[in-house]
Amino acid sequence: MQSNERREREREMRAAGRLPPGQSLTLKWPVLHVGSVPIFRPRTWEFRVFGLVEEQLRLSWEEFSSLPQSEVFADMHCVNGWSRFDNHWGGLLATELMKRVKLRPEARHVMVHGENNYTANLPISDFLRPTTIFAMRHGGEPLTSDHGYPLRLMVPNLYAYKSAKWVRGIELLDREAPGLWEFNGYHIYGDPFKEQRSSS
Ligand SMILES: Nc1nc2c(c(=O)[nH]1)N[C@H]1C(S)=C(S)[C@@H](COP(=O)(O)O)O[C@H]1N2
Ligand SMILES: [Mo]
Repeated sequence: MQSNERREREREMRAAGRLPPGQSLTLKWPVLHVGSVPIFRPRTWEFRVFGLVEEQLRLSWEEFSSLPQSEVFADMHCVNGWSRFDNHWGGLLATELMKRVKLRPEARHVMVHGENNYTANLPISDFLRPTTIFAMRHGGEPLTSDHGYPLRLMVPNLYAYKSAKWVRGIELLDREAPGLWEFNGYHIYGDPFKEQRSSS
């Protein structure tokens, strides 16, 4: 039953041009990460915007979570081959965060930092798309710890290794530099519709 429904939805998404090449649709939500799930400590948690900004920004959990909230409906594509459609995210838009800092003119790239030294790189132009969101909620509920509670980034237009779970900050750079997966062979940009899976 589930598998008929899955195939049906997959056909629909392919016809709509929303299923990238080499991907298959999942109705479930796989959990995928390296290392263990970090413990959230709200009193010491801090979010930093640093690197090529005129002035560093540091936000406590209380401050971060009281910033203006928005919603994004978007698809999610994992480089390992699954796509999950129509995710409903709630949180802080990247554009809203960036209203609170002044970029230095040389800033071109963003290095996203998550707990346990997870990093991912993307151009500022992708980071600043209106669909990039620091999500605290999925489907109207707080994220589960497996999926990044209390906060994850979601960059729907790139493969999901850019969408750091347990995100703690961003660093502005003047150049493209590999994050964890990019360093380990995944494509530096990672456009699912161009099937940019690996760097070779
Ligand atoms: N901190 C952290 N974030 C991460 C990862 C990770 O290993 N650590 N894996 C990425 C990859 S490859 C994918 S596909 C998605 C998976 O998100 P999910 O577990 O919520 O489905 O998280 C991304 N964010
Ligand atoms: Mo992934």
